[in-house]
Formats: sequence, structure tokens, C-alpha cells
Amino acid sequence: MPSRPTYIGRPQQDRRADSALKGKRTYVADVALPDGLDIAFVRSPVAFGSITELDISEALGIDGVVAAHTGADVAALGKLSVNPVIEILASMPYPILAQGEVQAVGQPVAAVLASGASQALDGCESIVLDIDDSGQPPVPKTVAKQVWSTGDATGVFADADIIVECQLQHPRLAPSPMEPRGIAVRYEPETGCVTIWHSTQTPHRTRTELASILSISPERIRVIADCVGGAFGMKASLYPEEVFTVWAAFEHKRSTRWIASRSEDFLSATHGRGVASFGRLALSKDGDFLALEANTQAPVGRWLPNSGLITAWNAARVLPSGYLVPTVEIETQAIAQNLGPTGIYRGAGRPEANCLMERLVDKAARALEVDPLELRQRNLIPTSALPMATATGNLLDSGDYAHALELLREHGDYDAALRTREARRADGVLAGVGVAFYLEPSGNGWETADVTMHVDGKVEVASGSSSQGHGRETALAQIAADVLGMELANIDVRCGDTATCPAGIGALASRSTAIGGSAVMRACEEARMRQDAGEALPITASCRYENDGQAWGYGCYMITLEIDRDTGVITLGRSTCVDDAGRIINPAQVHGQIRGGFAQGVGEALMEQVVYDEDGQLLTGSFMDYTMPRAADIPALGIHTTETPSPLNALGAKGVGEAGTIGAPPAILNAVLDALSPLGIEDMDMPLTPSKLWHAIAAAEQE
Ligand code: SMO
Repeated sequence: MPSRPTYIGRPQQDRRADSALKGKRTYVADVALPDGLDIAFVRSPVAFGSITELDISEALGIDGVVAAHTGADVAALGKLSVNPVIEILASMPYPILAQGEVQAVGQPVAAVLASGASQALDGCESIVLDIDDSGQPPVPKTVAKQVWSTGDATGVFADADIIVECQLQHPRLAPSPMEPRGIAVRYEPETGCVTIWHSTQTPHRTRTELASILSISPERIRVIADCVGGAFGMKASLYPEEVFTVWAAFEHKRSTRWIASRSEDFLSATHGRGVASFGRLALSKDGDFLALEANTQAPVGRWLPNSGLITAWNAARVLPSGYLVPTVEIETQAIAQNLGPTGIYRGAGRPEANCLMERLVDKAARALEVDPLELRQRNLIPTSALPMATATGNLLDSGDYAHALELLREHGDYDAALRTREARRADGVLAGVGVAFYLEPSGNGWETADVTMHVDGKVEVASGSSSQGHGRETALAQIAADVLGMELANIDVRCGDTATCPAGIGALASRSTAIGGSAVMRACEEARMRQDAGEALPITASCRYENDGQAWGYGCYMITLEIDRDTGVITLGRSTCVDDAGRIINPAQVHGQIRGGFAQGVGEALMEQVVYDEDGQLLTGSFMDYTMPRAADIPALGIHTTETPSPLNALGAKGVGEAGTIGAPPAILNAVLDALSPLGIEDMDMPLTPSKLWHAIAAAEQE
């Protein structure tokens, strides 16, 4: 790290914000493809069954339609890969188009290529599809499982003074980036190569997977992920529709495009959360945590489970969060069912784990009649014990967890908030105060950077990491400018293009600054050293940086709120966030991440839920049925940060991209149940909608 940085640690405006705000950027749907074909898909209308009839002949007669395809045409292609985080049955099929059977409503069954999107849709309308779904629906099935265990949990629970337990069903969520999925393929007839604009977080992975599925050389594929209008984990997977679009370009030697509608994203893009969890915490009468038992069940689709396994893994391995719990028995399962696919969604299991733990701690505080903030401070792992190996196979790197809560007490005026709550309660108002601590595993894996110092004083940085619209380029430029001792304006940063950037993982899992930034830092250090040693410009230095272990961001959130007894409507009051993201490169972007994540946390806690009926039909297929938070729903936020550098990457940075979505839901849930505690209500599942609250309040007041 430069000892006196000029840019690192100072807020810098996202260098691409201006053009984005003025609508001057090119998203995938804006890419011009002269003579390109638009693609539309026929999707399964039922959740399971065998295809008995599929007739595409009429589609071929429709004006503008060039071709139509069914599963048979792509049967020889490779399968979509599965993210192998936990044990999985490799035999689950993930076909590009259904092969005789369907596994979910919305699964692509046939495709039409036409000169125009509406003609392609007309073609789809004319296809005859019949599916026999008269048999018994398949039962949910455990396809992956992992267990961690230390000590004798049964014995500890048998002897414990106090035991609290909690059952939580997390809402299933639709990630909903501003830009739906999209892919545009420009076919170059002279070379037989393609240039692909893909709305993705992982452009290099798109290239390698396509090459492997289509059995062609990666040399023939260039992937560009320039403007990605948000992704949130939903665009970290390659989708069958996207593979088909690229296959069709090679097959027909034409440019092709598929742009998902919002409803297609609800139907067939990966959902997040949906985890069911159960936990028990054993405590001594003095309030020491003794043992945790937890069981989490994460849903995956029978069709395309892909990154859903990460959720199952994180929902358990983040337990028991930042607390000292000597004995644990933790199990996680991924359960396949005939619903839409699931995957990582901003937080990806971390909110689930933290919600379970934070509910247990609040319940324990109530049982012990001690202050919930104090009970947390007493049981958090002390700084002197870090780094510490956890029962779930992690290494917690660094932090001062209890100090974060101390700051929360100060900045959130905790004691005053409790006094206000008591006064409001005395007036008969349902008022609550909730706090939650969280851990955010981040900063994983490797990334690359190429740095070139030119004769004219300009510097080019090419990163293997990418941006999903969150301004990664700005942070990387700040790092390069400081290490090279140059003006920020002279640093050009490129990412998201497999032809001009070195290979990398991309933008996911809160790791692109910590690891991508460390690669930039090391490459710049080498370039500067060679320049200082007398080497003439231009100088190019490259780095493949791999971390020494995962960084663990952490923090704590405090919410005050009131619930209207007559309507069940919640009004969020002052909310306070204390987050530790390790070394902060760009405070403006850190605050932006916390604010945006918090907004999505409010959506999860209060509004959002994907709903299926008992036949697996999606009931929430548009924003008319699926409630998203709006600006006016987000309370005033006090955002505070601390900086405890991680010893496990060169920058010392930790991730903060998911902080808000992890910290806000448990704090809101705790505040709501605190507000309802005078009525004796102890449990409730998110989303905490007015209707749900109104019914619960009415039922409690009846008694
Ligand atoms: S859920 Mo994230 O984009 O790893």
C-alpha cells in the first residue's frame, strides 16, 4: 500500500456514472446487429410431464420466420455445468431445450428465429405443444447434503440451563436487475468467429463454458460484458436460452439476439433465498452460548440448479456467525423440486444464516431478560482470538466485532431509542428496536491484471475482473494512480472483454475490489519498480493474484420502527449501519453498496416474495404481483464504517457488496418481533406484509 495515498480512501464519483445517467451507454438490447435474427422461446406451461406432441411446421410458414428448433436439434450439445460447491448428483439433466420431458413451468421447449422479435413471438404462438402431466408429480428430493459437527451437542443441550429455538422460512426472491437477461451474437462469416455481448457478471466463464458446451475452440468466441444493468448473482450463470442463441448463430451463420422480457426473467432466471432453516441455541444461565444445532434446506430446481448449491452451502457455513460457540451440529441440504431454477442472489445464503442466528440471540436475550445488544457483545469472538478457524471449515481473518456494536450503540443512540420505545408503548403504540450483527464472507479466489505505462504518460489497466454496473473501474483506477504516483485522469481501466482483458472470474461474491484490486496493485508495483530501475517506457506488467484465504466483512445494523395496529403497516424510523469492509478504496462506492443492499434487504424483509401455486404455476410473474421497494420505502440511513484490514489479501480490503442485504433483514425482523412482543408474538416469516401483520395482531388481540 502506498504510505500516503492521494486517491485511495477518498470518495470518487463513478467514472461511468455520468454517461449512464444521461442514457448514453450501450446495453445488450442496444447493440446493432445488421441482418440479425431475433429469438423467442416456447416454454413449458406445466411443472412436469412428457412431451407427447411438438409440431413446429406452421411456424415456418409465418412471415419473417427463418427457422424453428426443438430439443432434438440440440440434443448432442454438452450440458450446462453445475457449480460443484457441495456434493451433487451429476446425473441431473440441464438440457438447452427440453428433451422429451419438462421439469418446471417456463423451461424452454422450442425456439423460433425470425427477422424481428414480434415475428419470432408469432412463430412461437403457432407451435403445437402437448404435454402429458397426468401422472403423479415428482416429490422433492435431497440432491446434496453437508454436515459439520464439533463436540457433543446432544449432551450440551441435555444439560443446558436455557434453550431457545427458531424456525424460519425465507421468502423466495426474484433478483430483478434493471436490465433483464440479454445476449447479442455477431457472426463473422469470413472467420466463423462470434463476438458476443452478454449481460453477465462472468464474461470469461461465458466464453469457456460456451466453448465446452458447443465443442468449439474458445479462440472463435469473444465475450463483451460492457454495460450490465445490475446482476445481483442472477447473471453469474449461463442460461439455456443464451447457449441456444450462440448455437443458433453458428448453426445458421447469422447474427442472433435474445432479450428476455421481465416476465421471462421471473419465470426462468434464477431465484434466490427460499431457504427453510431451523436452529436451537443452548446457553448457560449467565448467558454464555454453549451449543448450536442448525438445519437448513435450500431449494434448487430440477431444471438448472446451477449456483443454487452455493446458497445451501453459505446458509450453513456462515453459522454460528461471529459468535463463540464451542459445540455445533450443522447440516445443510439442497432440495430439488419442479419449480424455477434458483441461484445466488446478493447475499447468497449469508442473510439466511445471519437471520437464523440473530433471531436465536434475540430470543435468548428475552429468555434471560438481558439487553440484546449486550448479550451479543458478550458472546462475540474477541479480536485477540482472530484469526480463528470455525467449525464449518472457515478461517475468520480479522475484526473487532464487539467494537462495531459499541459504535452502533453510539451512532444509533440506542439507549435513547429504547427510552422512546418505552414511552411510545406506554401510549399503546407497537414500537420496536432491532439490532443484528452479521458476517459476510468475501474476497475469495484469484484475479488478474495487465498494466501498461505509455510514453505519453497514460496508463492502461486491463482487469480480469468485471463490473455489473457498480463502478469497479473507478476503484481500480484509484489503486493504480496511487501505486504509480500518477493523476487519476491518466489511468484508463478496461474490463469485461475477453479479447482485451486477461482471464479472470468476474464480479460476484464481494470480491472484485479485494482480489481484482490486489492484482492491479501488484502489477502496478512491478511496473513502477522496473521504471525506477531504469527500464524505458512503454512497460507492461502482469499479475495473477490469488488470495491467502477469505476475507470476512462484518457489521451491525439497528432499526427502529412502529406498526400501525389498524392496518399492519410498518413505518421504518431511523436506521443505522456500521460496516467494516477492511481497507476502503472508495468511500462513496462503499456507501452506495450499503445503501443499495439495504434497499434490497427492506424488499426481502417487508415486500418481496415469489409465489407458486400447488401445481407449480408461477403466481408472481410481473411487477404487478411482485412488490419491489421504492425510494420512498427506504428510511434515512446513518452509514458508518470502520476499517480492519484483512491480512489475507494485498489490499487488506473486504467485501461490502452484499452487506446491506445481509444486515437489514435480521435487524428488521428483530425490530418487528420486538414491537409485537407485548402481544406475545414470537415468530413470523418474512416478508412482513401489512396483511400478515394485521392478521397476527388481530388474532393476538382476540385472545
Ligand atoms: S450473489 Mo453475488 O453476485 O455472488
